Amino acid sequence: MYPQTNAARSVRDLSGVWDFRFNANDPWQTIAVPASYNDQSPDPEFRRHYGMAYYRTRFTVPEGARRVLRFDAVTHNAAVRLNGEEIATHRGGFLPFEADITALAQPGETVTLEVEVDNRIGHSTLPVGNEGGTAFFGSDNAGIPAVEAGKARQQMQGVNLPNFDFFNYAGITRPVHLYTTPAAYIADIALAPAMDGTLDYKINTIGDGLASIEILNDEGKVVADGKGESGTLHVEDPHLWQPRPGTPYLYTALVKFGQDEYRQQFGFRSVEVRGHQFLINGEPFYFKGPCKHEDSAFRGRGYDACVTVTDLKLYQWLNANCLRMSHYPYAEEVYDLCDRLGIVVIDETPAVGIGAGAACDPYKTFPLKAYHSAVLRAMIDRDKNHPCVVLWSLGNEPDTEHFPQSAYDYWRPLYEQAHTQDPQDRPVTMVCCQNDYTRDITTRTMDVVCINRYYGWYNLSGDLENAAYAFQQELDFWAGIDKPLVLSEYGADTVAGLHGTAPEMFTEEFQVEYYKTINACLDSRPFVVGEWPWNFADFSTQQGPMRVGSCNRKGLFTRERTPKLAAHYFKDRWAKKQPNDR
Ligand code: GCB
Repeated sequence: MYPQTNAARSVRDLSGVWDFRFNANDPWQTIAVPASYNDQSPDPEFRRHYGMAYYRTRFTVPEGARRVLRFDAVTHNAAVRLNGEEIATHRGGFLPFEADITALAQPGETVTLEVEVDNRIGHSTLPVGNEGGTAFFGSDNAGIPAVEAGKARQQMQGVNLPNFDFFNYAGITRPVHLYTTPAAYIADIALAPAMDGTLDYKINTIGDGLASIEILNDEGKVVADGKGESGTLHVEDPHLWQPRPGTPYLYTALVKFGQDEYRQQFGFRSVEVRGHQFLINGEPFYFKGPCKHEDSAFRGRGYDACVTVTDLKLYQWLNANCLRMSHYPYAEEVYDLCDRLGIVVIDETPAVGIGAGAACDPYKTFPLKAYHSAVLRAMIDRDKNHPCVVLWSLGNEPDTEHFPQSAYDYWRPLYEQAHTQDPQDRPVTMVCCQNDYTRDITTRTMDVVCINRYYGWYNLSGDLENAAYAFQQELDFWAGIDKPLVLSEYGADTVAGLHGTAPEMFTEEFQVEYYKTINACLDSRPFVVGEWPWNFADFSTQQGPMRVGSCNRKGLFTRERTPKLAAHYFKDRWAKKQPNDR
């Protein structure tokens, strides 16, 4: 549960300037927390660093029966030490973890906190990287059996080789909080609200005490209450949480247990897939909004309230109603804002690039399954109460084409896990890459078919007429599958300020023509329920022959959030586009 200050709990934010170094012999230098470390120095080592980095700060322990450190995200792996003693380790860079320090440090004591951060990626991490000093499919490492040897080589060579297209930002990227609770406390709250005002709740507690729950409307008036750790309540004539600006009504569950209390916001709304429709509150919903990255100048992937507020206002300016959290779960503050603004969220695990282009069966070769399942569990556990979340994405662009049965056997249990675990049983998807869709037997079994397609950019480059033809052919195939379909990525790299009378690739005019062409295909299909242009803004990635200035330039906005022509085009389109327009 996100730390909260109230009559029973207190929170101290440890954000600020910490000490930092890459190895034990270096002198300490300064670093801002939260933020990725990579762009905080002109020293090239910060961007290309491979391996461990060390953070240090000191704080004085506050009063409070139970005292807990919470890290919202440390990318990718972390080991935490208090006064030299290891108190927590964590694997994975996009979800929170905690360390209870009650027995280790007393109120009033000043302690040293050190965090060791590992930015290495490989075939056992999510997102996936390539061991061996050369691309996974490279000529001298074609076989997966070379992975162990490759690991050693990678250690010597010291390079990260991402199997994904965003910069491998690392560090303490989200806030670190020190919070207190009473000795007996509320450990979790799970809410399943329905449109008719029914609310199933479950409270997990530690220690002795009696649990109770009150439901408050947005004026703070109690509209339902109950006793006990689980039960069903009923709110008369509930105001629905609507996916529209200005109308996302939120209720608060005030949970009490012994001395402890916690306020959990939620909304009454329903989400359902029926035939080829996606329904929110029983009404057809059309997803309109670009995919995003957590990415900004200086901070890298670090959480920043000002950047987040500004970005979401730009979503509203675009007349967007949704935000795909590609390619990892975002900072919790972003979901809170989407709850308040009525922006619908697609929540995605960091499973990017599993076996993309694989020469051998990645599902049989790499031990990712249990870890992927744990990450999915942690994501749903963290985000389950947010009304803004309407769709879980199990991952992005795995291989589903070359080893179709293995892919199905891998993804199906994750799909089932999400359905079983989620108290609100939201729809589940997996985002599929441009592939031979006739061979892929996984994508079509998801609740929503999500396809990333770059007709007219990576293939049929610049030839929009043939791109439309090829895309329509593919849409003919999907018309035969009775599922709602979202074009979950499509886009064209565009250099802001580059213009031409002929709409040629990389110009702002081409980006607009590209979108008009592909959108016309979408508009002709009743089973299409959404469009998620790639990407909201230009974002930092690995240097490469297609990435000028180490940036992916498919943004509707520049990295500084200046609109390109295509942003104005979508603003206008989305103002008019309604779910049933054809
Ligand atoms: C994709 C990936 C995304 C990339 C994008 C691109 O399919 O899902 O991470 O950034 O293509 O621009 O190549």
